[in-house]
Amino acid sequence: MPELLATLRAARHIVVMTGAGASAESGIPTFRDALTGLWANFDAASLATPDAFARDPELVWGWYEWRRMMALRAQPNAGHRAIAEMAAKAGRLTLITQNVDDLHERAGCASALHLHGSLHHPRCSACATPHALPPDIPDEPPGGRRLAPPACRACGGPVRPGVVWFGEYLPHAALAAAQAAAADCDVFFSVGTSALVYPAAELPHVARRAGAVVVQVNPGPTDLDAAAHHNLRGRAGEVLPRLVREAWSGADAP
Ligand code: BV8
Ligand code: ZN
Repeated sequence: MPELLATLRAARHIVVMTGAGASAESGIPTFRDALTGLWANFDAASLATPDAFARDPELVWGWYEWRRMMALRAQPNAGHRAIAEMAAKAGRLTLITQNVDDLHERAGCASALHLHGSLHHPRCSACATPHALPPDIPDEPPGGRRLAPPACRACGGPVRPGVVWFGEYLPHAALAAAQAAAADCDVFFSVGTSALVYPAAELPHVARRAGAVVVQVNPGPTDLDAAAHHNLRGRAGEVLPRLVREAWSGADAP
């Protein structure tokens, strides 16, 4: 641990990649948690596909609206804030997230590479025109309800969530920037992700091959355990604030 603290203090470029576990302490269920309501009989990956939307747009749109409302109601947690603080203390920090909420931004991270898109930027499924959704939170969250997707203003086509589904390409610029950052960093954090979904799951291995120290923060084991130099078992909202405090407390002192 003292060795990791020294590595952090000396790091030229830190990369932090987060997954659903980083938002768990904000009350947002992780991707592989059991779903509730209408969706209890589905696994999330079966709803997050172009085929599912084509087959049953109301089921899929209702699920994403439920998740968007949950994200709007949620607040950033101590883990999000610790990452923002680390960004302020470190020489350079690149934040990569698989999450489709905006809790990193709301915790003060100016820029995050959103590999899997965003709940907050839907677009037309036919012509890709962006579609503005009301930012206000309704009194009645659309929990457990099917909802018809809105019609595109430009062509009338069904609007789809602005996320990346299984079988779809990741946004090219964000993925290229994430790969370049992984290949260039001294320390790579994998926080709150089961490290199962590619190509994001490849990034810690890219970093390791390039000589970076790989640190995993997760309460449980994952497929990344064997490749990580440090497995910090615990919740992001507990482990990260402690790490930032211990690495940088007094580091600014003369
Ligand atoms: C693509 C957005 C090219 C939507 C998501 C076989 C081998 C290799 C690859 C593949 C393969 N078969 C198919 C593929 C490709 C596929 C893939 O990887 N499949 C896997 C499952 C095998 N990938 C793709 O399709 C990607 N695109 O490859 O493009 C291409 C194109 C065309 C044809 C061929 C190739 C696109 C993938 C994007 C999928 N979209 N999300 C939405 O959110 O609805 S993925 C989904 O998983 C999540 O949203 C998240 O983004 C991602 C990862 O999940 P995690 O974040 O890790 O969440 P999870 O619940 O799993 O884990 C939570 C973790 O947190 C746990 O470990 C838990 O212990 C921990 N935790 C809990 N509490 C805490 C905590 N940790 C810290 N603190 C806590 N408090
Ligand atoms: Zn359209």
